Amino acid sequence: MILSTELEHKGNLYPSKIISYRKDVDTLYFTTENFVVLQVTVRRDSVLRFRYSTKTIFDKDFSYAITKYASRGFNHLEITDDDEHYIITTSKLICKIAKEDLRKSIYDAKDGKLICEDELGFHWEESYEFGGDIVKMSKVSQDSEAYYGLGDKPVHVNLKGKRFENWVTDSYAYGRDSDPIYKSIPFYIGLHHTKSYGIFFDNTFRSFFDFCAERRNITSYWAEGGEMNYYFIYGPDMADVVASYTDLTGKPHQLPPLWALGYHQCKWSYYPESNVKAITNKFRELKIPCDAIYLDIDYMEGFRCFTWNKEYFPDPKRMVKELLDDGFKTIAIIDPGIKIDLDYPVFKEALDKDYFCKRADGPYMKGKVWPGECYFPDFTDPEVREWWSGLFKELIEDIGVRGVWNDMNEPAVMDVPGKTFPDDVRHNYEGLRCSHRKAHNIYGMQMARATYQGLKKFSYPKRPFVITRAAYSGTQRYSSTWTGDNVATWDHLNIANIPAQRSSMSGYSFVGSDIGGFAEQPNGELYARWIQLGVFHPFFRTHSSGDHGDQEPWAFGKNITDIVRKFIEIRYQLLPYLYTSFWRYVEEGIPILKSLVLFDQADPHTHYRNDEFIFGEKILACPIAEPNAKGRRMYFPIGEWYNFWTNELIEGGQEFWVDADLDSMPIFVKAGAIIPKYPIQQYVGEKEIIELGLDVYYKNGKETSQVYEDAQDGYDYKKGRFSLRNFKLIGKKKSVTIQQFKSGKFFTPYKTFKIKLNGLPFEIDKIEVDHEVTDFAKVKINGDNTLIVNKEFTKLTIFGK
Ligand code: MIG
Repeated sequence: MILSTELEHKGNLYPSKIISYRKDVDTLYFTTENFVVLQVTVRRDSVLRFRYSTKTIFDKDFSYAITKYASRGFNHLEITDDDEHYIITTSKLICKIAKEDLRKSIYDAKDGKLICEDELGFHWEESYEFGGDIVKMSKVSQDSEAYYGLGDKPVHVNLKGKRFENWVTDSYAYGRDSDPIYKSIPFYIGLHHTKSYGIFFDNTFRSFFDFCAERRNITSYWAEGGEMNYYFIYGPDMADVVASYTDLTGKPHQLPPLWALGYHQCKWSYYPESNVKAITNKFRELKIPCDAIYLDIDYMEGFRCFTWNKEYFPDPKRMVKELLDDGFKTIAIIDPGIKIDLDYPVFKEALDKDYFCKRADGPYMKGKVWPGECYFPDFTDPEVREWWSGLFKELIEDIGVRGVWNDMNEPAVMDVPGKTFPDDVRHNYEGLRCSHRKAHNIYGMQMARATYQGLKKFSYPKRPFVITRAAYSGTQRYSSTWTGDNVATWDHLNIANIPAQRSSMSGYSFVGSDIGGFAEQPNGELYARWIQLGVFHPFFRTHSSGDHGDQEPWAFGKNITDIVRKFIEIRYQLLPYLYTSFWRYVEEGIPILKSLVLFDQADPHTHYRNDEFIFGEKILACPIAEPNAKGRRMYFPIGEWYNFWTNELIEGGQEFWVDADLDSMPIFVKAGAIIPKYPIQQYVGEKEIIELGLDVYYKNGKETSQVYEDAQDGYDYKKGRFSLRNFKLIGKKKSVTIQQFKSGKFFTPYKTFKIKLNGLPFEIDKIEVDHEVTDFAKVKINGDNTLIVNKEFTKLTIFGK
């Protein structure tokens, strides 16, 4: 089998000429003389699916990645042909298929420009060892084409010049360029001539992507089995490519509870109960906001899932309640390995019901993990998932645990080559029985899905919260994620920035890293800088392995504690802003973190930018990731940006030095933005929100901003009980007007906005609210340009002198 090279053409087979063609509503079939069939499905005007068979018939069509909620339908579809091609035309794309050899080229229907073309196109090699084919695709890389995406690869944002493997792997202390690591997200984005498209190779076998590494002008991808089955997604805006991919593979099925966007404290492990309480009490004593506390594997009895060590935790229900009374949601870890122990009911039941994975010839898949020798549930069996989801009843409904953390679900096995199951392990795969070669990459995803189903059921009417380490495309529907076992080094702080951005542009926005590093111990400076970055990651959690000392906000002395508190407070103030971005992600698939290239692909300076990124829609952040720094140089995207700390206005499209001592960090706000803010709370819901802060950043021009709010948990928002405020800012030389358009049936508890005007180029002369001049006393204008205004206004104008 050819794995190391794609150039070795010896065993390759190619389609020959097309001899027949047929159309079935939105799907076309092209058959070649040598029995290859290409199936093209027009899913949307901008989304085409290509699927190949080398034996005239197709296997049952099934995908764990594609959601049933994906949009379908097109405005236009026309099939024509000329001497050399069949031509499929939609309102967005023209796809030509060569009659001679099935090679395809795809053009923008508007301007006729080439977007993506096959080089060898589809080819394959027969696999004698396993049967079936090693399926391959190669494409011509266009002039100065750049590549992005692929999930969690810890490498430069732009993937060009490199080769990658997708095989979900437990990667303790991985490093820069380690590949593969925990996730398999076979989706990439190409960008050339300011046009962007995406390719999602929906094949769960071990797969490879080569971006001009082996041959300078060729991009190729291949898998060790299964079908050549991929989706071509056109933009031309990268943000639309990502939104379309996310539409296809799914958005989170509901918003997270707002508390899940707060700060989380974790360690391997906090036990016994007195230690957990000491930690949570310290947060409150030092007034460092925190919403979640984690129990790692030591809370269990001998690492048996769904049990408690009664010596450490004599009364978990009471403890969980006491923690909750103090604002802490308890999150517990659950691993896939089930200890072989006939006195352990979970094991006994799964054994009796035949729910464990087996080897090819019948023995159980036996592997060592934390509990010792274990068997592993086959999460690819819907009945097993149903059973697994039921196991959460006690933990969630009775004891009151609010989130579950799925770890080791690659699946990880200790002390064996490959660190996972052998290839011959059999899986149900929704009745399409297969070996681990095909199921490996989705095993963790299906565990997260089963866990999610349990939490969804037993947390009701509250929203579920799940975290997973392993993932395949589509896992974002069920769970948040973190980037695995990193290390407390400065380089890892840099690395942490990248998989978060990459994950976000790969449809998976609810992501964060182990702040401070999992392995080894950071010094205070590194920890503080990492917290600063974490403020701008949707999942915001400190985690560390226990053997290297303490890693709580107060573990590094008072100076660091103060800095960490200050930044966690900023996060809590920005909660309504982040929640609004999350809502956009859940509704429209817009990624929460935007690499600069995704923010402005037309500006070539952004194509190789790694460090700076946009958080939500309006905030530009850039971590400081080296020791002893007093600031750094960074690139500002085109446009105007206010320094968050000083309000200094910067004209983008260039690099600048930014001062940032340890108690600061480069944070900028887009001119024209309106940033909603909550007061600092020690945990979400601690205070009733009696006033919504709106930080307005003046711009000479127009800008729109949104604020989404709801009950912060539960499902009422799905029935229209949300509050969406659309703000339009119109700035002129001597005035600034804010219009408000409100929708939704949720009544926010506050009555007023506290508007803070930043960057006003004039002194205020008068203020009009809904066309009536208001006296200053009424709007309580303060010395610092803040005014209190009734939240119902539709038009507010501030006139200059
Ligand atoms: O073999 O549960 O990535 O976050 O603390 C180590 C113990 C198992 C790996 C996870 C890490 C977790 C740890 N786990």
